[in-house]
Amino acid sequence: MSKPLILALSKGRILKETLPLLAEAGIEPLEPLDKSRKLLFETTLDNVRLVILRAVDVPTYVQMGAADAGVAGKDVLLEHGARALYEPLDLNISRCRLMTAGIEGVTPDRARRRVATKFVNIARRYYSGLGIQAEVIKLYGAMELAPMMNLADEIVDIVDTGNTLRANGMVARELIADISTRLVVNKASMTVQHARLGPLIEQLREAVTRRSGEATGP
Ligand code: PRT
Ligand code: MG
Repeated sequence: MSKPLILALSKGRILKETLPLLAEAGIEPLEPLDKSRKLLFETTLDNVRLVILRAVDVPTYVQMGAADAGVAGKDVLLEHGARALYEPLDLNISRCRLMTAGIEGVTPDRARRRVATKFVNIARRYYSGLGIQAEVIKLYGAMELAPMMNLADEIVDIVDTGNTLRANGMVARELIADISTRLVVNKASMTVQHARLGPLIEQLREAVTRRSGEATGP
């Protein structure tokens, strides 16, 4: 039997939007994902398996070759570095923006800032590119609390509707990057598994294109 093809999926909101796309490419888990504590699933395609991971771990699995391909947010890929990965397809799901934000009505210091974020690498790169001296403080959640608690002057976080910021007396300041979910592929797998990855990428590409057609309407 040939080597299984392993796809690493980000759990949470991205997973919910990824599964219908995979189904359009003929890949469905053989059992419901939420009915067990299992993390590795056989699928309707022979020898294609899904592994469900914390989003931040997806680039690591794919880069190391433990998974052949994966699905992850561009924010996670930028933060990880994701060198040695191909990124053949924008799945155009879980769209959002990576932004700086601060307390409404407060003007940030031009030269230096304390910045709370879980995206420490992105933040360091961003502020150093602007010549702003940033003390970057790593947090694991509830970034929008940090300025209010005087832990930071600014945060770097994901913004969608802006409701979370508004509810905490904050406003978005600068756009760092537009974010969407990407398909990533291990470089060696792209060659070794091309017979299965090639058609899969094309089917996913067609599914994404069909949807963008539906979204704009006839
Ligand atoms: O929760 P856990 O730490 O396990 O993982 P996670 O938070 O990374 O998972 P999850 O399921 O939240 O999915 C995160 C991924 O979805 C991100 O990596 C993005 O690529 C994408 N995404 C899209 C979002 C959002 N939209 C989003 N709105 N991720 C997070 N949010 C959060 C944001 O952090 C903030 O708290 O929603 C809030 C902002 O939303 P608005 O609408 O109030 O502006
Ligand atoms: Mg979350």
